Amino acid sequence: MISLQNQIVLITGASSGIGAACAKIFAGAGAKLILAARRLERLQQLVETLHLTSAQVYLLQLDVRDRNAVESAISSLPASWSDIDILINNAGLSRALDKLHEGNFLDWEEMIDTNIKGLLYLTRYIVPGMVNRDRGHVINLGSIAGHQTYPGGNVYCATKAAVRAISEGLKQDLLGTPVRVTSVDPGMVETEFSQVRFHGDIERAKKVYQGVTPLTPDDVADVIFFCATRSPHVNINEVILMPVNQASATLVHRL
Ligand code: NDP
Ligand code: 8X3
Repeated sequence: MISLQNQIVLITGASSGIGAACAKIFAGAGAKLILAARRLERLQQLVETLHLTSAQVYLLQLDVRDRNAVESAISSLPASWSDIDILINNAGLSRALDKLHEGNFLDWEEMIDTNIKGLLYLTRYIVPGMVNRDRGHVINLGSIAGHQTYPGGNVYCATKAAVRAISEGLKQDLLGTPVRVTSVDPGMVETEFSQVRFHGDIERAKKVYQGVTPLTPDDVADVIFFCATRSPHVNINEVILMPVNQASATLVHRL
């Protein structure tokens, strides 16, 4: 296991769920965190909860869909924060479960712009520095939705299939460098994900997890942390994890 002490870890979507859990576990290991999300106040609350000092954390209010904003945020990091060691491309969302032929264009664009294009922008602006410094690790949040399409999942599943292809492609393109690439692909994790999917319909969101013990954000952060702390010659390419009572995107045993 390698030490993360003072390593610089940038986490997108750190204001909630899996991203916030990553912030907690990486902070506990002594990493320096750059936390990015649109909701700055949520990032500030997290910093307070984790008792982080300004030497340990740097906040970025950032919409990953905005390419100019991503470029400017990365290029204007102070020198002591600019050498990013680990990029966790976690920001992402699903919108609705509409049939494709009845789908909403804005929902599609939001998913594609966030889950695919946002992830690409961060990767494009950060990975060249990793290559120049001969060190680095990109960890992308995929999903079982990238492996299996389910009814109504159409465009969300397509974005996660794209993440899977991008992770594979990046790994190939970085061959010959020490920069590592991992895709962590969870099944059902209880976060704000379903509330966002159903545009704030909390009752409908709760039903997703009814009668089943879902993964927690900490379960996923544990796996991400494991991938990040292997010996430098080890690359964990892909991890699929799901609750014991889930066998596929559509097969869930509910009590
Ligand atoms: P949450 O809704 O709890 O968190 C999503 C995070 O993404 C929030 O911090 C949100 O921050 C951020 N985000 C969304 N849009 C943007 C944007 N345009 N710019 C910057 N940040 C953005 O969901 P999860 O923690 O569950 O989701 C994290 C990742 O895990 C996603 O990629 C999701 O697809 C993936 N995943 C989730 C699973 C689940 O069952 N929950 C299963 C498999 C994968 P803010 O709104 O403040 O910008
Ligand atoms: C989130 C898991 O099954 O809702 O990516 O698509 S699922």
